[in-house]
Amino acid sequence: MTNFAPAAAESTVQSAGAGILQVGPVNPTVQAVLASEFGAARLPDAPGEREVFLAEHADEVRIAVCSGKVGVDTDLMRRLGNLDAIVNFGVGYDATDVDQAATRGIPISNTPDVLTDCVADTALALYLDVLRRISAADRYVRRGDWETKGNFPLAVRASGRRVGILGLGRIGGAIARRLEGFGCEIHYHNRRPLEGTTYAYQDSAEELAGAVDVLIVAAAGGPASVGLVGASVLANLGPEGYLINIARGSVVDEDALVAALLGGRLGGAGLDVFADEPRVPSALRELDNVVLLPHLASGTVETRGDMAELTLANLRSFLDGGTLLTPIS
Ligand code: 8YV
Repeated sequence: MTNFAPAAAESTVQSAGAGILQVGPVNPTVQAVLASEFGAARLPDAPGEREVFLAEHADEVRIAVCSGKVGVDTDLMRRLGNLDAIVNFGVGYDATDVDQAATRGIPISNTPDVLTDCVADTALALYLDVLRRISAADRYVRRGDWETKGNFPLAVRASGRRVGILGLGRIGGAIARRLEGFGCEIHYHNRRPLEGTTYAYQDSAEELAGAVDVLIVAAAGGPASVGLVGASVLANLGPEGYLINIARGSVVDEDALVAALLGGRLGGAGLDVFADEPRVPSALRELDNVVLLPHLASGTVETRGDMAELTLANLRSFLDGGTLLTPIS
C-alpha cells in the first residue's frame, strides 16, 4: 500500500500494509484521520484514473471506508479481491452490494443509534412544516404578500393526526415517540408486527396509507424496499393526505409522487431524500405544498461528530482485533 496516493494532500504518515481505501467523499474528520493516521488512499473518481489505480492496487485493499451515499458497489467489490471489511459512514448502506459482501463473508459496519434523534427531529420538522405550511408562509412574508394580499390561507392541524410509520425501527420508533407528544394516533407497517408496541399494525403499505392522514417513510433502503410507496399507496393517502420521507428516495416511486402532487391527488410532501440526489425533479420546486431538503436529516455538528467517531472506532476495532463494533447484522 505504500504507493497509494494519500487521501489528503497534507498527509505524510503512511501505515504500510494497512490497506485502507477511502471510496468516494466521506465526512471531513474521517477523511483527515484516514489520511494522517492510516495513510489511506482515496479511490480516484475519474474513470480513467480509477482504472489505473485499481489495476495497480486493487489486491492490496483490505478495508474500504465509504459513505452511505456512495458505498462499495457490485463492480468495485468484485475488483477488490482481498477485501476483508467495509466501514460505512451513515446508518444506511444501500449503496453497497450487501449480498456480495455476505457471500464473500465481508462484514460491514454502519453508524446506528448516534443519528436517531437528529433524523427523527428532521422528520418532525418536515411534518410540522408541511402541515402548517411554515416554509410557504415564510415565502409569503418575504415576497411582501402579507402586505398586499392579507392573511395567509389557513393550514391544517398537526396535533392529534393519524400518522403511519413505514418502517418502525430505531428511527421510526423515535419519530413515533415524538408524535405521541403531539397527541397523534400511530399506525405502522413492517414486514412483521412488533411485540410490545401499542401502535396499530397494518398489513401493507397500501393499508397503512389508507388508515392515516400522514405517511412517514422510515424504512431502510435497498432492493427489498424499492418503490414500496407507489401510485396505489399515494392514492390511498389521497388529496387530504401527506407524505414525509427521511429514509431513501428509492423507497418512493418519484414519478408517481410528482404525478400525484401535480394532479392534486396528494395534499403535500416533505422530502429529505430523492431518487437521484442531488438532482430534484424541477416540477417539485414549483409546488408550494412541498418542502424540499438536501438530505440533511443527520446533519448537525454533534451527530456528524458522533458518526465520525463511531466510523473510526469501527475501523480501529477491525484493525486491532478483526471485529467491527457495529456490524449491520
Ligand atoms: C448521511 C444518511 O447523510 O445515515 C444515513 O443513512 O442518510 C445520512 O445520515 C449519509 O449517510 C452520509 O453519507
